Formats: sequence, structure tokens, C-alpha cells
Amino acid sequence: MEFHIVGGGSIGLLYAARLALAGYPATVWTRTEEQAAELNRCGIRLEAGDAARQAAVRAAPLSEAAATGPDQCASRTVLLAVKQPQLTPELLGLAGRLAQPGAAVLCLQNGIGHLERIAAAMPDADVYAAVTTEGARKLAPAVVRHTGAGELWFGPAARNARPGGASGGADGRHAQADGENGRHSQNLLLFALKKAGIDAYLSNDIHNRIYAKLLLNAVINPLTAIYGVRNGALPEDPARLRLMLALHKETEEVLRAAGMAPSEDGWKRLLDVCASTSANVSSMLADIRAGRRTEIDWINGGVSALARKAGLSSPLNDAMVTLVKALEQ
Ligand code: KPL
Repeated sequence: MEFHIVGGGSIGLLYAARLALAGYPATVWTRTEEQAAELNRCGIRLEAGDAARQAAVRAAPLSEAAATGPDQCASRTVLLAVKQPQLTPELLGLAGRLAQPGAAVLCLQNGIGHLERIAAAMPDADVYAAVTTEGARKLAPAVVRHTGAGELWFGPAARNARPGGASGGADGRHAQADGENGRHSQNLLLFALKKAGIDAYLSNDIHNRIYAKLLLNAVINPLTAIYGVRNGALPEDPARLRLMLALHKETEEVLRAAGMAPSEDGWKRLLDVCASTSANVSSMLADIRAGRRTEIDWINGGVSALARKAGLSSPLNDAMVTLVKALEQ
């Protein structure tokens, strides 16, 4: 099995390094020629705690994917590890060249609204929605630090699909699949990810997991970006805590109306994530600081769109979009 990682950001480098260290051919497709040259020259330095390992990978600028034709590898996985604003028609066209018929494509974006566009751009591939809770920080073009252990859950992006065509059932850590082709290749992919030390699981319930992650991102990301604080500092201030609570309540109501399964402990989970990622600069705050476009349109903008669809109002999510867009200026 070979892996093509589209995006040389923190998560792309982390997964590429682990897969390469486990012996799988891994190619990183980057935005710039400079990063590709550096990765080809020295590989990826993967830091974790006090240890560091060097992983040999191949790399090329994504623009070169235009020249890629079908190859002989029967089993190919594309990890789409770019953020939502980078998912332009041009990028999808180039990534689509890598997703030859039957390839698995894992979509690692935060937020919602992207899966339909990706599936339309890669009609012959098996497109999977994926949710990762892994923590990683890119320290240099070819250096990544693993900052927090997390899980990777994936399941077919099509809303009515089930892993391997199975007839549904509860999501589970031991979701197994066998027999038919789809199930067989899912199991091979799962095996490869686990062999690379990635804590991966097949999900029968991936859209619920996407909403659960969206609920976290819709509160932590814009508020950390607006206040300019790390995740752990967000709940420390009583006024911020009240705003978190109100935004959480509004978002949870919208997501439940959109089909998210009820859960008693959503608020507790939010505070737990702030605590377990307390030293993190959220991805949205990092984008604001770097002068990049953020994922606000697909996070709080996505919640506002779901609210409109359900006939609900979402004043706090609407305000987050306005405020973060003002910061982007
Ligand atoms: O996913 C995240 C992000 O920063 O995008 C959280 C959960 C907020 C962790 O930083």
C-alpha cells in the first residue's frame, strides 16, 4: 500500500512521517517547491517528547500532480491534509489526479461543507470523512512535533453509506469488516494506519463524530482567535466562560436539529478539551497570527447555514463569523 499526502502542514507531516517509518512508500505533495526540495533532501524530523526520528519520504509540489498518470499500485490512499480555504477547484483537480479509480481518499478537514465538493471532484475514488484529534505543530518546513496523542476515525463520506457496505450498527473501536472488496480494502487501510502507530478506527457514525468535533471547534476556535489566548486560558475568565457556555448552547441546539445524536456531556467534553490541549494555540488563532484565511466559513459559518436550513436563528455563530472575518482583514 502506498500513501500520497496532500499538504505539508502539521498533520500531513505527522502522518507522512509515521507511515514512512513503518515502511510504507509516502509521497508528500506540497504547496511550494522549496518545501518539497527540503523534504527530499533531509526527510521529515518527527519530534515527540525528548526523542526525534528522521523519516525518508518523497516529495513534490502539487502542481506536478498534473503530469501523474495511472500507476501499477493496486492499493493507494490519498490523505487530503489541507485546510478548508485551500480546497480550491484547482487543488481538487490536482488531488483528483492522484486519486485513481478505487483509491481511498481520507478528508481531514475541520468543519463541514467540503465532503460533497471532494466527492464530486473524485467520482471514481472511495471518499472517506475523517476526524482526527491528534495534536501536532510544524516547527519548520521539514520538522514536526507531536504535541498530543489522539485518534483518527474514518467512515464513508456518503451520508447513507456504511463502512464496507455493512448494514449499520453502533460505532465501535472494534468495527471489523471482511468479505467484499470495499471492506477488504478498508481493513487493509486500517491495518496500515495502525501499523504506523496511528490510533485509527472505522466509524459507522462518522457524521455524528464530525458534528461533535464541529461543536468543539465552533466554540474554542473563534473565541481563542478573538481573545488571542491559548485553549487552556479560555475558560479561566468568568466573562469568557459565560460566552463559551452561550455559544455552546446555541451550537448544540442547531447541530441536534441537524441530526447530531443527543449527548449529556457535551459541555464537560468542551472543558476537558480546553484542559487537555491547554498549551495549544488553536488552528484559528494560528491562522490569524500568520495572516492566513481561517476556516470560519466552514465552522461557525457552517453552523449558521445549518441553522437557516432548520429555521433556527444563530446570532452568536453569525457574530463569530463577522468578528473573525474582521480580524482576518
Ligand atoms: O481542533 C482544534 C483546533 O485547534 O483546530 C482544537 C480542538 C481546538 C485543538 O486546538
